[in-house]
Amino acid sequence: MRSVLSAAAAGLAFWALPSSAQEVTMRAVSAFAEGTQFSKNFERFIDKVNRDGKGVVQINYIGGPRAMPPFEVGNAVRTRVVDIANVTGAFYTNLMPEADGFKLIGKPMSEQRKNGTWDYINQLHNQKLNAYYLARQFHNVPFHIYLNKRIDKLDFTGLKIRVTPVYRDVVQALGGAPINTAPGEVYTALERGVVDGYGWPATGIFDLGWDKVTKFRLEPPFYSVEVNVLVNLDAWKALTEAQRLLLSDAALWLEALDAENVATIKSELERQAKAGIEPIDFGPAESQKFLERAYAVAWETVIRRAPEVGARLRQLAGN
Ligand code: 173
Repeated sequence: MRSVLSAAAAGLAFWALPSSAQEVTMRAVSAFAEGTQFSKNFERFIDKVNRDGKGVVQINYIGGPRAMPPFEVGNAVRTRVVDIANVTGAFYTNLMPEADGFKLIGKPMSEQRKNGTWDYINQLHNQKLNAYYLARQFHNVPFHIYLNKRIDKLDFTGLKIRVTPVYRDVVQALGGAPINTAPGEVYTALERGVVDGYGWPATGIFDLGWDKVTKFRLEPPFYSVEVNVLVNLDAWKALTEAQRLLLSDAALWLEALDAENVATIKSELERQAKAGIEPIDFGPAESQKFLERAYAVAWETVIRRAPEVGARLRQLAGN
């Protein structure tokens, strides 16, 4: 009896320990392939947390799309199949239609954290995705449409273009036929001629060998890449102050890595030129029209699907 009691007492003592004395391990996935452009900085973030967070927080990186299909990552965070994920809003618009609007917000995160944008988007994630919006990356990387057929005006009539929600409206506005696929299917779709082009950021086309199946890059660049680090909200709430602080500090460090993107874009565009990928550019007036159209049709969709939130996002975006 005594031993049972003392065991129970020992158990109590263990649970009564300040939780700061415990190290927590979080399971992480990325919606982008391991080691590629849009996973790389998240992987550096994990390394940093595992270095700085010994005895406090550790992250167990399960991996990229080999571990989990990219369009399921948002739901996996919501249901705590994983604790933390690197994923773009474009991949969870099924759960949060307004996530399609984040690409239209191009201000640096330092500013978004000051002017209430981060806070508002965090609340949206709390409510709709049961997630904490720990960080956003790549605000200063734009998207392009890449093509394998030359066009002589800004018209995609007769072209099938691989999209995600990011590019759907603009492709349709220009008369193209959008085909939604995960990044992992792009190479084969191009190789087999299932699509005549694809949307993708300015950087990253070399990671999966797409340079070998790409002829043209349409100018101008448009929108802002957003790849978010989300933490399941129950997992976040269960952390101690010290654990949250460690992750929050690492998140700011991760966001500051965006300064590197300027040089990365420059070197990748040079590399595209060397690979024979030719820019198609209809000049400043047409480019301006394209941009106005691209933003107009995207805001229209966001505001139609989420009127109140969309209007607020537009106000915060200031465009
Ligand atoms: O093209 C895509 O798969 C996509 O939507 C995206 C979003 C952010 C970064 C890279 C790709």
